[in-house]
Amino acid sequence: MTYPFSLKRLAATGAVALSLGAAAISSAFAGPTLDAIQQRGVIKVGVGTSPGFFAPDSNGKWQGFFVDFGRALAVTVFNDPNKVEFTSSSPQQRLPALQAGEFDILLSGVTQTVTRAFKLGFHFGPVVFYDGQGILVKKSLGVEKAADLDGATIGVQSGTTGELNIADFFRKTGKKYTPVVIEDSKEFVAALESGRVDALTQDSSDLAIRRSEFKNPDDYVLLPERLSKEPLAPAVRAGDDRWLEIVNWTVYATIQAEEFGITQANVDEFLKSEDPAIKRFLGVDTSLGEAIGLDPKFAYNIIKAVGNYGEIFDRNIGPNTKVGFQRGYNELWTKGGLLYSPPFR
Ligand SMILES: N[C@@H](CCC(=O)N[C@@H](CS)C(=O)NCC(=O)O)C(=O)O
Repeated sequence: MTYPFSLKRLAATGAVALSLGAAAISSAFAGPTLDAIQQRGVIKVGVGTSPGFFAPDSNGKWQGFFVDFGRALAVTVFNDPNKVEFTSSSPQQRLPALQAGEFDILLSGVTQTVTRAFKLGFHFGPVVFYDGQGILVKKSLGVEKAADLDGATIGVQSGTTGELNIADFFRKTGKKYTPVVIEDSKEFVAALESGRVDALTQDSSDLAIRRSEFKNPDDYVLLPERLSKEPLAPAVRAGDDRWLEIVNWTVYATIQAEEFGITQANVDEFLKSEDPAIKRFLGVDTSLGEAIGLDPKFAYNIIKAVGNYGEIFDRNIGPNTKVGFQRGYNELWTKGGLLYSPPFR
């Protein structure tokens, strides 16, 4: 039986990478996207504009839940959370821009769908946020459920799954609505405040954030129904397995760390652990890194610089932030949620 490359060669390239010591990733394992990133010295990430998920702070430094996964990627590639450049792009423009090579990855609340995979040519990393589509209405409308919106004018963002799902919903229920299709997110949000539309529909997390930004949030209600499943995942161009795997295992590192109870604050303590699984994960045992062509300490570096999944969640969108989300489905599988890391071995 022949293998693409022999185990002996794998071990040899790993050893070379270690002896050079400089690059976080052995070039023998690079793909076109990683090559371009390493030449450029920075990862280009497409994001959105919802504070808590992605927004520049008062110093212009990007902050947010999705932003932190971009920083984690920069740690995997460069061992530097700042070697990443964030640019906001509308839902309509972001996938074509990714395809055209303007971004290396989208971390912008993109839903994984079969059309985007097969027809549009994108691959998705692990789901980082399980969401569902919601409807935000003015309280004064007196509406309690989506079905009450018969005849309503509803704002939708162009190019989103939400645009399609709301059409399905009204078709299914046999009721009528008038869609107002808006590309720009500021204009989209303003349409509800100004009364141009009766309701907005989008990922419910996005609507909850938008609501919290309104002058009078209490004048608006997020209806209880979720019209769809919106698994939000990192999107990359199809055809570059190596880059996809780097994205996959960067996200998994944050989840696995939380499963182990490893945090930014205690990760150095864990370096002393005698547990073989933790030794492998943190790169104390270097064999794993050598085998996969990543810095054996990439997971350690990520947790040290950015923290585990729970820390990323809590810091940006958790109960003690303005956004105030509960973990819900975005909780570890061991606590009733859907987050699960494949084994680091
Ligand atoms: N998940 C939907 C919607 C994507 C989407 O519009 N996401 C929000 C953030 S969760 C967004 O980007 N809003 C526009 C913006 O922030 O500029 C899709 O993939 O089509």
